[in-house]
Amino acid sequence: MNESESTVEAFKASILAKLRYAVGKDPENAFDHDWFEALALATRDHVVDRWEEASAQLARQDDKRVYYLSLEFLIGRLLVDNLSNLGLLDVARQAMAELNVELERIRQIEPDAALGNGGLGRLAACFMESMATLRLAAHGYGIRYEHGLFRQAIIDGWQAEQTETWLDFGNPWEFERPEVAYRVGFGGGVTSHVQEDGGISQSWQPQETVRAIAYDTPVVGWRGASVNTLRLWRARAEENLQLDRFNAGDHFGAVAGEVRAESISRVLYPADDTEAGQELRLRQEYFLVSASLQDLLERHLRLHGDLQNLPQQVAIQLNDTHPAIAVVELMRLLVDQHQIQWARAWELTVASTAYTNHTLLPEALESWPVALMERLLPRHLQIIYLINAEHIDALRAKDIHDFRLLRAVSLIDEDNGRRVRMGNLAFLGAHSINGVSALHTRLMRDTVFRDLHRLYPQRVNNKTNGVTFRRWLFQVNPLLTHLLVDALGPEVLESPQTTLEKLQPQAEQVAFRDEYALCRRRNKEALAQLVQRQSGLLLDTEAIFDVQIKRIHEYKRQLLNLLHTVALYQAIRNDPTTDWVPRVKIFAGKAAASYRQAKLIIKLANDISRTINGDPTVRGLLKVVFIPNYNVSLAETIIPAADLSEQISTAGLEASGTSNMKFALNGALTIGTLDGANVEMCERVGEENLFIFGMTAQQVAARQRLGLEMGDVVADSERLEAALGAIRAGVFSPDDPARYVGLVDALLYDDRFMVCADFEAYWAAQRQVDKRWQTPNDWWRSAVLNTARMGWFSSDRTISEYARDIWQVPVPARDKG
Ligand code: 26V
Repeated sequence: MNESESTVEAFKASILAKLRYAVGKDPENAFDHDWFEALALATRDHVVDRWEEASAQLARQDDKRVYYLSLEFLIGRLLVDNLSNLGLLDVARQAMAELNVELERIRQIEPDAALGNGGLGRLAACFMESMATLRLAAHGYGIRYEHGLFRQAIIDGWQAEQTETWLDFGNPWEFERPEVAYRVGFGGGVTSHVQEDGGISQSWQPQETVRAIAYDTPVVGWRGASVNTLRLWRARAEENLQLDRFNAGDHFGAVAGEVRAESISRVLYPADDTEAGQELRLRQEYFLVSASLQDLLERHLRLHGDLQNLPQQVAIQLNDTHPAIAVVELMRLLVDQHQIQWARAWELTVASTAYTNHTLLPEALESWPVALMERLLPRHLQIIYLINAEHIDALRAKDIHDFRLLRAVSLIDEDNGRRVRMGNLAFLGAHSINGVSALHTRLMRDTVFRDLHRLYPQRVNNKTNGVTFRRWLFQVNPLLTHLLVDALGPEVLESPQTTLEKLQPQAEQVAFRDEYALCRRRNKEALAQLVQRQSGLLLDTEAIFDVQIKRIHEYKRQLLNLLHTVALYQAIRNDPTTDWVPRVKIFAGKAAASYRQAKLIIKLANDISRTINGDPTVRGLLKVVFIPNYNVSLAETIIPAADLSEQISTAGLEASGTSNMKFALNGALTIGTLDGANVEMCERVGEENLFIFGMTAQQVAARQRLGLEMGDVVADSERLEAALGAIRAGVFSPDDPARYVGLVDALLYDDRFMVCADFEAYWAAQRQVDKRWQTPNDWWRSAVLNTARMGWFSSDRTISEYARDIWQVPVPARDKG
């Protein structure tokens, strides 16, 4: 038996042992789920071995620790991720095959860990993987939501939200750590004490305390380079059952406290449009922050014994303002619990903390009513007032008295019923504030943080997002990966960031382009099969697969794409004999449960899809599909099958985008605006290899100043007028002809997102797409060049920049081989 045969034998034996002793089944009566569990547990043993080595090594090296605090980690599945990063994927596939079980089927059993909404949460997951790959001493902290992002059903064309239950069959990747538990307080009051030295100290007596219990998930770096920990907190009541009430017959009242406490980790991002929902959200944020800071301070004190060197040993990264209360909690812990004097505590806090901003949209900037903060976190509100007073005093001391400026940079918004501005709090409490693309960072300096940036010009910096190539190239596109290894050697697996560019000459080789196109063809067939299984619809894999998958948001402009779809439909019907380029329009995405307009856009997509797919005049030329329940796993099938990637947000509004990078890496050509990271992709990939259209951020701002009425624009475009007219008249909604009147009128009279204003440019760009498709040599040359030139967008590069510029931690040299 050679080495690989014996590895397969050993793995097989391990799977069988797990099946028997952990799952309690034998192969004859094992269900797919039993096989999944056995395989996951066998895999996990290898993970744990590396985890132990890695933890011991980190302890020896005594490196500065990085703490990534995030309310969201959008992980997806872990089986193939772990197997692939451990180099055991082929072994596992072979072992399962010899047990007569197909890995491809079993891997689908795993539910997605959907502990995030979209880009921000997925970025956190990519960062965790890159930090393990780069062997940084990094810890992720989040919440172990019992229910992640809702499952989307499409019922009669409308989105319906269903509870997601990822933990129903248990979670083989997590380790409960009941011994790692902290108390988190809420409510109550604050009392002052005179100390021996005459100073006054404050102490908070919470009215209610909840326990945070740790659940650890190992995060495996490439080739097991390192294994870090993602620690998720679960909320438990101090007392699960009030026995006296239960015995007195009050069976519900006896568990009320338990229900209240445990609702904190019940569900991701509860609707924040009700007061109760708002309060629960703030409780979640504080719960995460308090447990995590207590945990990291305890580790720091255990390792270093002294808090004075905190910034030398600890870097805390805040993923958006969601965990921004950390600034205040750290101050409270240092001052109230560890008796560090205020000014020193502030130095330590600012030097340890950094903040990433992920959106400029005013409606998405967090602020909390002062009254709510006072009721839930009275000591924290005091500290916020103190920070604010010192901040404003410092400005006055610098002879800054401009009333407008002082109001703008204050932590308290006095105009909207007194609210705490979490963005300003995060800015003041952090030494680094970063944007997520060059354009977004420039706009941060010019808009939301204009005034604070002028006061602290060193703080704002850019870290353009990236994605992990292990998941978003190697795992999702094994065919292309195989081709890349053939062309570039195994080095491409170790350092894709620098190796991929060596692919450029191949873009000129017909034979290579053909093989590259063949990979795409196979991936399109896989997607077509999935769509056929789900909806019965047959997709023509010769057609352009034109894909827009992301959260449904007005600023992301799915409506612009739908208008193009309708205009194209009408053009084909008017002139069916022209040699139209066949297209399949693919949409997927979830709308926030309370976002009415976004949900109507989903209905419109489904209405348009039904009408067009049922019209024999356009058969073979145009199809439209809305794939339900978009999630990480669905993205993994769709992205490698895409020919055209739609990145068409209103310029200035998409902070970065990250699916844009995943598509381009897999060789889809981008049709997009000069927004977010598209700008940098354009610079690196070459403008001739994507389709850029529409107004720039500057032009959008100027156009918005002219007003949002689009009568002229529509009158100038027959195509647009006809498309809007058909939708408005009920052509796609004969069952309810008035369904879209409001939606169309909003575009005509109040077009905040410049859908009408960009329509003609978008149409023209789409015709350029058709032209390129009709010249396959040109199309596939561009596609290959996209893959070859996307190396820079690796999250390894992004994380290396965070490490160097923000965290000041060295990135250990990679030992290759
Ligand atoms: C949240 C909300 C909530 C209220 C309604 C409007 C609205 C609009 C946007 C958001 C998103 C908040 C943060 C977020 O997810 N940002 C995304 O972060 C990604 C990673 O940096 C980035 O690629 C996306 O462009 C950015 O939208």
